[in-house]
Amino acid sequence: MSVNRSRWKIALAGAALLTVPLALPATAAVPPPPAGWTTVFTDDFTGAAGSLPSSANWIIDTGHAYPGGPANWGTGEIQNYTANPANLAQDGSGNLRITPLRDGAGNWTSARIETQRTNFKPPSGGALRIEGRIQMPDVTGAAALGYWPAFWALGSPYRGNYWNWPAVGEFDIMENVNGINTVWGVLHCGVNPGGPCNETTGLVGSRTCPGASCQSAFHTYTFEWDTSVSPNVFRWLVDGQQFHSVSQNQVDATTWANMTNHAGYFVLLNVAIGGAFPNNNSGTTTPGPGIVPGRPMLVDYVTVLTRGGGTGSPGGGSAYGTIQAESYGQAAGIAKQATSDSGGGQSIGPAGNGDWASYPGVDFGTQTGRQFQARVASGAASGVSGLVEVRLDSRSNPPVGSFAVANTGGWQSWRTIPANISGVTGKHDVYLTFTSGQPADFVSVNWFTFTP
Ligand SMILES: [Ca+2]
Repeated sequence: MSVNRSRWKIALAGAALLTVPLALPATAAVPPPPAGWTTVFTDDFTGAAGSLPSSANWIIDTGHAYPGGPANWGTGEIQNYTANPANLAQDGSGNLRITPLRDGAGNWTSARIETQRTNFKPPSGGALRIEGRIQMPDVTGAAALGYWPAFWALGSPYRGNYWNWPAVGEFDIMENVNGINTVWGVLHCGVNPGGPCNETTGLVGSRTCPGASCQSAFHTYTFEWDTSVSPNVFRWLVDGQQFHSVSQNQVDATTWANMTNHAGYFVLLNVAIGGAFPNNNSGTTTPGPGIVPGRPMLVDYVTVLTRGGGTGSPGGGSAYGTIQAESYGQAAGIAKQATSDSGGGQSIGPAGNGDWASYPGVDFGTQTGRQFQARVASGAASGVSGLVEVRLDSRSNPPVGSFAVANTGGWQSWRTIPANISGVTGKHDVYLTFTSGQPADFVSVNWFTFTP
């Protein structure tokens, strides 16, 4: 996808027609993270048939533009996005379906969603992986002329601004047009037109889907952002096979910094109808006269993983001692800051919705931990509040305890707040997670501990 571009027609090699028997199940469980990787977001779309995707995970974009943003979502696409389950629904079998429809008057509807979280990025010195298992709309030829499914990510500063593309960065993890058996992976960056990312084309890689076609079967589409290598690199893979990469040294330092030094990325899924990419690819105006509505993109899962990075893991510290918040193993959305609290040292924050920090191997021993206490401060505006939550072993597990916090009198006005937790014994990876119904940061944390 892209928010403002008209990709040039890309010459297509004659795609081999493959007739590999389809052995893949229609849906699959989200695979467990490979060794060394930690799941930071996942949605398996296991909701009831006809239900919308989780509002805790996803924002549903509607209409023909963001409020105040470019018309037709900046791409020339023609459909009206809706929150109608006819366009957007889980299927009861573990998939999300995004289905373009056309009414009797010829008006198109479809759906587009984006993650609530905007902070997907590698931990310092580590790597990020964004992966989806997707079957493109099962339609080809004239019946597909104008279909434009996409699984992609935009830099967080885009949300609420809408005019800072492409400097904020865009990763097109999977794009496809016109039912062609090809996955396109694209980086958009820098300035438009031209610039280091050759806008509005972007830096493009593509290939035929391995085995069964992109349209006839699920494939796994993966993007990696690896800061553990020098120069850093972006990679695009389909079914684990790399087909595109962009190295840090392919663009100037300022451009790289502008797309990597912000809070991170949010992930989008949509099926557009018409627009610059299908038009330019086909050399015609789309949708074409033979287009057939009602062919959904199926999304089995979306998962985001991180690997490595971080320092100062407490690794095996006692739950009943003081755990310094800044000793986290991994974290997202927060920074270490000096504190004027008694004892000095550092705190973490300010934290807002979706931010988190992990503390591996915290040992509760044979005693049962029943209370959590955290030293917190908040200079949040009136009306801004949120939850400080404790989760064990996975950020996707439900909290074992939490407390709410609002303004404490300032960002250096510290107080100790307790919360009951369900009884915990043994050794666990502890996650502090921060949840709020609004986007503003609401808390900093100096330290925390548990008591029996
Ligand atoms: Ca699923």
